[in-house]
Amino acid sequence: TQGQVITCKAAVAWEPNKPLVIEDVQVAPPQAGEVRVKILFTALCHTDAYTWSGKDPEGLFPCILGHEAAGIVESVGEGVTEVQPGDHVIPCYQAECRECKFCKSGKTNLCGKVRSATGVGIMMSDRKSRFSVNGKPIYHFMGTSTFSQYTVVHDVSVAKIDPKAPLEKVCLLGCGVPTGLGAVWNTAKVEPGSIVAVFGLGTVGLAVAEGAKAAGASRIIGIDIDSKKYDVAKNFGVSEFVNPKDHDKPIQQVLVDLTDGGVDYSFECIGNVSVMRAALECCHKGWGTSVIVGVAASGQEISTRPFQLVTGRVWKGTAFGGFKSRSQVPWLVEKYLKKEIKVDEYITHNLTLGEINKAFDLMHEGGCLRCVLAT
Ligand code: NAD
Ligand code: AHE
Ligand code: ZN
Repeated sequence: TQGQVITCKAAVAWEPNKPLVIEDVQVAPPQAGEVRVKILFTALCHTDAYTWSGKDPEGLFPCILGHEAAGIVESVGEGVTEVQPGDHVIPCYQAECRECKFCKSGKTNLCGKVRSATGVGIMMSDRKSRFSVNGKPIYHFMGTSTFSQYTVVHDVSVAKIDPKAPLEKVCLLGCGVPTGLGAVWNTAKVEPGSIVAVFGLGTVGLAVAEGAKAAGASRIIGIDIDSKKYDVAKNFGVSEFVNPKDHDKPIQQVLVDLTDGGVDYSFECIGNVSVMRAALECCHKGWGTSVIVGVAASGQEISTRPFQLVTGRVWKGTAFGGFKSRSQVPWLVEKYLKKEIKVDEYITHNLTLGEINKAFDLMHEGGCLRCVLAT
């Protein structure tokens, strides 16, 4: 297949909110600096649903969504040295080139090399897509497009991992789990003894709880409007549960009262701007830090009284938990193999690519953390 167009199945989002359609898609060979990957397993993340909904200002249609996956390199383009056919890999929507201003700063995991292309659903070298259906180009998504049996990614957007790792599990290390763990370890840098509040107990929020427990937090307060989440959340380290629906007072006041003045760290893992405000305002005066993890729709804005910041609260945000993708995803895979982090526990459903619309329905029903699709 090397150097040839591959025809395979992919789930195409032709229009916002319209069911995805499994199509025969032509996948062009990788150009210089590109890698074609046979995707074996892909999970769904809330961000896929967000872009599919049409509320993502960067969302383009038709496109192939998907960004939490694992697979095997099928072929590589000219000049690709760090991976070769047969390598087991995890596509990384947050690239790491190690040579741009961002990568060299040491201050961020954001990479500037291919973002201008991946943000608009094309490849860098010729500003074109590698996907087409009957000659019609289909946009890429986040530089990954994993809802396909084959995809093409930039070489800076792929992490080579230990071939011993089960791909049907470690596909989750492409997004949700690292995001939550890294929000705690890299972005907030939670210290032992801290009081932590987690808003939203989906995969990302549960991974925040897991990370906070590992960091030695003394109390981990989970906040969710779905009380069914509490039983599950206990297994990830949540020690107390608050349902905003059980209270007349604003949720920030409930938390301040529960914690003698506020929490040390809070994390918004929903994508709701009024919850983001509550998450900041439940922080302790003088030092409390709130990390925005959730992705809010186009046109949404955050607000608070500046006095909240004047009096020492800190507002931060995180992308992929601050992890440098190509360097640290393999390290996370090793941590999983050594049983130092959970992954299996976040997988509540297994389906096939052909059942992807059902998988999105499950995601909206609430009983689902991660659904892994075999492609
Ligand atoms: P999810 O839908 O599985 O979880 C969200 C949880 O929030 C659910 O349990 C839901 O019941 C709860 N919830 C909804 N409204 C609430 C409210 N008003 N108050 C309290 N709880 C509420 O989603 P997920 O996959 O865990 O992702 C969470 C968010 O993180 C999404 O916005 C996603 O796009 C974003 N995300 C960001 C990054 C990043 O790099 N920053 C990475 C992955 C995901
Ligand atoms: N196009 C979206 C951007 C959404 C967003 O913030 N994405 C996160 C990853 S979410 C993964 O589930 C991210 O990494 N952002 C940094 C970046 O470079 O995109 C919008 O809302 O505009
Ligand atoms: Zn995601």
